[in-house]
Amino acid sequence: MIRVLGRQTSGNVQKVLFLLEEIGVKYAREDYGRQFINTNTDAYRKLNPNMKVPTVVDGDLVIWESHTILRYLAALHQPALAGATPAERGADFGAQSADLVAQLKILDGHIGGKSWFALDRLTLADIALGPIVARCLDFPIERPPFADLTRWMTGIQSRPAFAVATGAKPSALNAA
Ligand SMILES: N[C@@H](CCC(=O)N[C@@H](CS)C(=O)NCC(=O)O)C(=O)O
Repeated sequence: MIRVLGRQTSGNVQKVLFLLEEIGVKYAREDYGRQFINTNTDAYRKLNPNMKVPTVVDGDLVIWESHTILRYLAALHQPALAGATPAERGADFGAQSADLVAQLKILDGHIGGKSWFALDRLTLADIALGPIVARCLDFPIERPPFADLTRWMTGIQSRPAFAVATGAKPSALNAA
């Protein structure tokens, strides 16, 4: 069963509860945050690096950021709630921009003082993030400079393989 970690009095938790109630999905809400003083633990930080509520745990999947949670639940149970067409979904641009900035902030914090996202060397973490983060950093939204993430991005972009993958250079391997 979906676990919703977050105090009932949080507006961001209430968004998630509102949706779950609307779509009739069973859940277990657990008291986390403010007066419960339990979001500042290592265990909670592992679930949600922002150490805020809500956090949703669905099996092995852990999701934070209330609007990301809403989109996840809607996609799973009632996609039309997110807007049926790109034009309908575009109405959510402000909220999505705020989510994006929050997520880039987490990546920027993680890469601070480090060259790679995991294991002190190039791993699949960098490869999976590279093309997506490159796009996200290019989005025309107001955001902090994210100096550490930008440094990592510059390193990734200097790799010939990345240049090929993103169409900036021809491939010597692609036989098509
Ligand atoms: N952008 C985050 C904001 C989360 C947030 O700021 N949550 C507040 C409650 S509304 C919080 O965790 N406050 C500290 C606390 O309750 O311990 C989201 O949408 O989930």
